[in-house]
Amino acid sequence: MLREERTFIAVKPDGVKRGLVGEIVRRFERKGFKLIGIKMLDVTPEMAEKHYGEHKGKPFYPRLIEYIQSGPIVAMVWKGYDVIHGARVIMGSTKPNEAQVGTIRADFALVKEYNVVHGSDSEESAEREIAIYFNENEICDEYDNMAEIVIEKIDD
Ligand code: IDP
Ligand code: MG
Repeated sequence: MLREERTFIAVKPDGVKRGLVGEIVRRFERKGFKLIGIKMLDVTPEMAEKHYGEHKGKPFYPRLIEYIQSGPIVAMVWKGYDVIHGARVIMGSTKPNEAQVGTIRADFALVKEYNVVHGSDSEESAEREIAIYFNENEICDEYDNMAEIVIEKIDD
């Protein structure tokens, strides 16, 4: 069985306000990734600082903290083969004006300050970010779905 990873994905406040939640979820679902956690919430200042701690001190940090709290987000945990990298491919580059056509950021965003979606960049940040937004008892992994079908009988 191929090794499956988990990643933290969020529809950022601009994505929620623009009605892009379904569109974004659809792109990960149809790929074959498995949705194992989802909730809508207002990010607290503490959550924002934990989430984006690596950017503290950068010029854009205060605006980033303000942006992620500018409305509710839809926080999700997705599971699947190579999902951390695969989700970032589906999302596209941080800068939407440089992102590949067909990616979420290229298709739905103009500037990096409002790039509609977040995705973890490593296993370490995935587990750290999941723990900021979810308790393990809010994660529902006990069901069969497309993710099992699309990698059945494939060797690593
Ligand atoms: P990522 O979201 O593609 O992983 P990061 O470099 O981790 O990109 O930056 C986190 C978020 O901070 C970006 O998604 C974007 O919203 C914002 N950001 C990154 N770089 C800049 C910048 O130079 N100016 C303003 N906002 C930025
Ligand atoms: Mg990042």
